[in-house]
Amino acid sequence: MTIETKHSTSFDPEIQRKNFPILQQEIHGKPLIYLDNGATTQKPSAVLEAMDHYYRKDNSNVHRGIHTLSNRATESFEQVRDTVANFLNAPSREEIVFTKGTTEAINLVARTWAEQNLNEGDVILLTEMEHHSNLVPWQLLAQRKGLEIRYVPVTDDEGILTTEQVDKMLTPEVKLFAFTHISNTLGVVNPAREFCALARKKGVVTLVDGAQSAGHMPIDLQDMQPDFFVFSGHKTAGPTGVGVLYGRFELLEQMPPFHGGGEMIDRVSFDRVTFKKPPHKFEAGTPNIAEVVGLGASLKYLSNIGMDRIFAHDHELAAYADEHLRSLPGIRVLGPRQNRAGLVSFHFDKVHAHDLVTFADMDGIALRGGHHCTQPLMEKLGLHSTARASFYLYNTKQEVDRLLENLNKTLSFFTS
Ligand code: 7TS
Repeated sequence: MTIETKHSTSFDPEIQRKNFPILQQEIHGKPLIYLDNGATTQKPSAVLEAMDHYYRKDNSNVHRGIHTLSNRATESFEQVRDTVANFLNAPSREEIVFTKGTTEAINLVARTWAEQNLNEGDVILLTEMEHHSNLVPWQLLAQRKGLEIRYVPVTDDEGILTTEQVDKMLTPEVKLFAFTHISNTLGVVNPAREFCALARKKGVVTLVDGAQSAGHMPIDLQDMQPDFFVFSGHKTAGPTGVGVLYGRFELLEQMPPFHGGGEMIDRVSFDRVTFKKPPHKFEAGTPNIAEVVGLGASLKYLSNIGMDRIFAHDHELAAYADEHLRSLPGIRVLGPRQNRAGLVSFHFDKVHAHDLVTFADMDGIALRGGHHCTQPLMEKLGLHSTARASFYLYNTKQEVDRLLENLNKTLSFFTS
């Protein structure tokens, strides 16, 4: 698969990074180099200011008041539904449900659509590269309902899954295919459009985990055509505590509610209840209003830069890091050599990932070390942990050079 990038040349991360106050600091006397964007991204002033403004000027509860502040809060909140729908090119705003994040969105689908539609003997198809959030909710459901889970295998360190593999595994017993768009451990970009098309042809419902993709590449849901697509605001330069479930309206309409409470009802009496239409049916109680406002600001910020440019930039840094890392002695680099998303995981035979991360921190560099919540994948690859550098729009080639210098220093400390 090739990813189109239209105007990647005029992107300047040095200008972007000035908009991120947290980056203007030193760690252990060295300028902070933040390379843990797979875990969470940093937030630009535009997001901080939008949330600050909301609390200073508009704070009120949504959907219930008639007074001015409540109307303002409701308007700001509901406008973000349009912003998200536009950002994802979703068919309609009614298909955008606010959640706490990716994890909650997947649990919502497991406890509603899947609970209602999957029966003993049915099969859920996942891949071996899934994050625990796209594994454990299905395992819990499978245990409860006697379902079987099958995994599209990762056959080598590159981790590329093919349409042939997927097609072969989409057998008649499979009712749901849930897969990650970008692997947080391998940096593989799965061909989501092609996978969804194969599943759709066989009547299999699809869920695409966009936690690592939504903030890093253009998403066009009308082109991809998944049944469900999920992501977290904190990985799209937005705040924690907010995320999105996109669901095809026809499915959302038939699904039972997830949580019960205020806001999601049409009428309640002592012995019966009717529900609002989607998306409100799935948004019980007072939502994370300020966080939704912050999410809206982050998606506008990213759109103004251009998602194609962000992808090209992330990819360029990861490809540069990949190329130089591979020349270090005793290293094993995971993930594809081409079309890599903006992250790279690696393992040294002589140095533990936690030591690499600790030594990097001493030079002001934030890396991630561990199993990255993909323990089954790690086991399959015969590893316990890797170190991971994950990039975003404010990272630079000079920062990658600093990382390489630091790794060389750490390696000579442990091997000399
Ligand atoms: N899916 C993928 C592919 C992820 O990378 C993550 C988080 C999640 C789901 C869960 O997202 P949450 O916002 O609901 O927690 N990934 C990581 C990571 O790689 N390091 O820390 C969190």
